[in-house]
Amino acid sequence: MRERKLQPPKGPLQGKIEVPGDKSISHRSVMFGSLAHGTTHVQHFLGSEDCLRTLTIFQAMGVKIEQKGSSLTIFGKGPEALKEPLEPLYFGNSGTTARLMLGILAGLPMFTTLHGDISLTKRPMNRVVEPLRLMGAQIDGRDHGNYLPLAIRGQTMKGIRYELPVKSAQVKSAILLAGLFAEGETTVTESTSTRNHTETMLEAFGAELHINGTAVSLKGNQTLTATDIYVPGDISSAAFFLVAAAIVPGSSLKLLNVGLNETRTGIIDVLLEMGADIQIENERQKGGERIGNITITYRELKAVTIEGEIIPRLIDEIPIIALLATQAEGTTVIKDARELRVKETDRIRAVTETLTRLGANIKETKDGFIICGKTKLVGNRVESYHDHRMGMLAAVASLITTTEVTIDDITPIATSYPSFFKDLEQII
Ligand code: SPQ
Repeated sequence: MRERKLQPPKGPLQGKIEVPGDKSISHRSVMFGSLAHGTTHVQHFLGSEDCLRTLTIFQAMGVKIEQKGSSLTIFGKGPEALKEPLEPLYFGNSGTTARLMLGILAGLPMFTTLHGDISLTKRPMNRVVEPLRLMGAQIDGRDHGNYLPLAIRGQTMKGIRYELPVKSAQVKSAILLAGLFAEGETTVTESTSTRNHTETMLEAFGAELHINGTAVSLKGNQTLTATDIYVPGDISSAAFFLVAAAIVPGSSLKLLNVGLNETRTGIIDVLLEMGADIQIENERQKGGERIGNITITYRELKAVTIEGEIIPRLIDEIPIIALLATQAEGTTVIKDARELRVKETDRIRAVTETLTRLGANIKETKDGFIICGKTKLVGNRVESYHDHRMGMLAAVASLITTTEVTIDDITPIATSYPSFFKDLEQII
């Protein structure tokens, strides 16, 4: 536990920040580089706790990975060279590592046990375990395999046609990864597009994929070939600074080389709809992903309704968007976001409790919030709930509170953004 007291700053926020690499893409770069044949170089890798879990897990399975700052060199020898780990694999706080690794491990000829921290141990795994069992996986664990710790005895898997019952990129990715080394063809269909980094990166590693609307198909027994990966800045990390500039009067910030993949840019659409002043320049493709620089300048905001198809495009930004809504004129309604209840914490409950403690007018609903703005926020002691995004939400809120905010524990922030406070101090 590491408490932190934050004094409200005196003036507007100004400056430039290059946020660290995207967490989703960093995880996948280690996974695919380790499963590929040849040497993969990764640039701008996010060295956060979650991504380092993924890296350590592949090292425990015999993959040689060298790390120098934010560069990785992964010496892949294909899935057949992976060794059975001698000890249980520890996933810490990382849902992405746990769910995607289930898809990979289910088809490898080895026995593995998987465990995680107090938060991950409460997150449902059935969403991945059930389709994997349909493909032939042998997985057991608490509550018949719904919760960690889990044990997997690898099997020869067979392809599947599967319609996702939850809007989840992690479930889609786990099935595609299992399908990649299975017999026959695998097709995953989703009702709304979720982040597509797995598909994009599989193609970069030479896999053959067919994408038809929201259906993704691939043939089994494919070989991945090493490639070079550049990881764009994480828009989910940038979101904290976008909101900071949008709520502190007089601010202007430039965020460099941020990932602008359309499946992730819902926060920009919402900010624009609320009336924020946002400019995007130097937009380009790098390593298969769209990136660019975002400049945001403070302007008065108005309330909006956020629901339906946009939700998966901003699911991780909803906590910080809730803070944004407290500073917009009118009533903001956020719905269709029930998935927030099974993240690192129940984010609907945690956001409501936190913003209420800070003086906001916010009501929890079954799948979102109703937030009335604009409200003056006050200082108080708040929790981070073992959740990095809750810790960063509280820190950004402290930029506009009348008095000091105390966060009970800032250690979870390192799961996605170890240099968060250093970057924040640069612009205050
Ligand atoms: O890895 P983890 O803990 O699940 O991380 C979170 C986050 O806030 O960083 C969710 F709590 O991001 C998920 C995201 O919500 C990362 C992710 C991915 O990389 O595929 C997909 C989303 O989860 P899901 O369940 O909607 O697929």
